[in-house]
Amino acid sequence: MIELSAEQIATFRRDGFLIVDRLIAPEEADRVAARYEPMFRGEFETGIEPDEWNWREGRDSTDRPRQICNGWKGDFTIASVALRADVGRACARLAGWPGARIQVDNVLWKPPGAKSIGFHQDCSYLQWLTPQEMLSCWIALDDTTAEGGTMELVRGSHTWGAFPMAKQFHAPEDYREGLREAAASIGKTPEIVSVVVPKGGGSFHHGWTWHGSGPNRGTRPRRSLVSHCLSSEARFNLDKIGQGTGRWYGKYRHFGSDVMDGDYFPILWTEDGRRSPWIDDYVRRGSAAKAA
Ligand SMILES: O=C(O)CCC(=O)C(=O)O
Repeated sequence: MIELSAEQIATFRRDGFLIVDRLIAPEEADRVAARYEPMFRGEFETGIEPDEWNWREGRDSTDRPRQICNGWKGDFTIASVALRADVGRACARLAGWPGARIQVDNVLWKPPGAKSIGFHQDCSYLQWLTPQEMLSCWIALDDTTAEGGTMELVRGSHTWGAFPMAKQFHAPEDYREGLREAAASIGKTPEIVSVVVPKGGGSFHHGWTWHGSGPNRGTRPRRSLVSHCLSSEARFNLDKIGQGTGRWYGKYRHFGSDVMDGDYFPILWTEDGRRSPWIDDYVRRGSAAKAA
């Protein structure tokens, strides 16, 4: 169970992120990591394709960072971690929300030699949501190092204001360029902190915190699983439905309504005891089917 102290919450609010040595057990990190190869080969055990699948074996160059979005729809093991109640509870507590739902998970894999992910602010992709807020839990599935291309976060940058989306998200030549330009435009010097943790550890980051990651110059893969959470009360902003990542996720709206459907954006935890009722059964049935 992820339990955060008052001191950790205060650190998060000051820095815009919080690094934690243990979020899940290392054995659980191994179980999740073992799903990456089959998933990127297109083997989805639920029979359903995730929403985005940005790197495919045999199609894309091996030096590209690999990403699947909403892997929980394709894989029960991914679902068992990405949709955890304690992940939602921790995100809600850090954000000061009454509860949390997931907008998207990210299944991220940077093998040795893979390139970078450009610095960005998650919320700059979320014009299609009200409130335009996000808080994310990033879980390392391998021990991380700075040279291995772990995630980098900029201390205090959640207070810098809103900047446009990254010019290039995957594999830019200069992954810190957008950060440098943004910081210079408001007279700041970025203090970059690398998330160096054992597998199973990770970090939480605020949706306006600048972050990105360098190339993997190490010898180990760098795999991570991210749950990007919204307030349980979040709604669609119908005037901006196709903007940012709304291009992919706006399709889950119901016509004439701004309500976010818990079948597509599951509620992980609320302080009044709500959780999308199907999640635990979905995860249990998946594990039982595999064991049979
Ligand atoms: O893992 C990374 O390199 C970046 C992940 C990211 O952009 C995120 O978790 O919001």
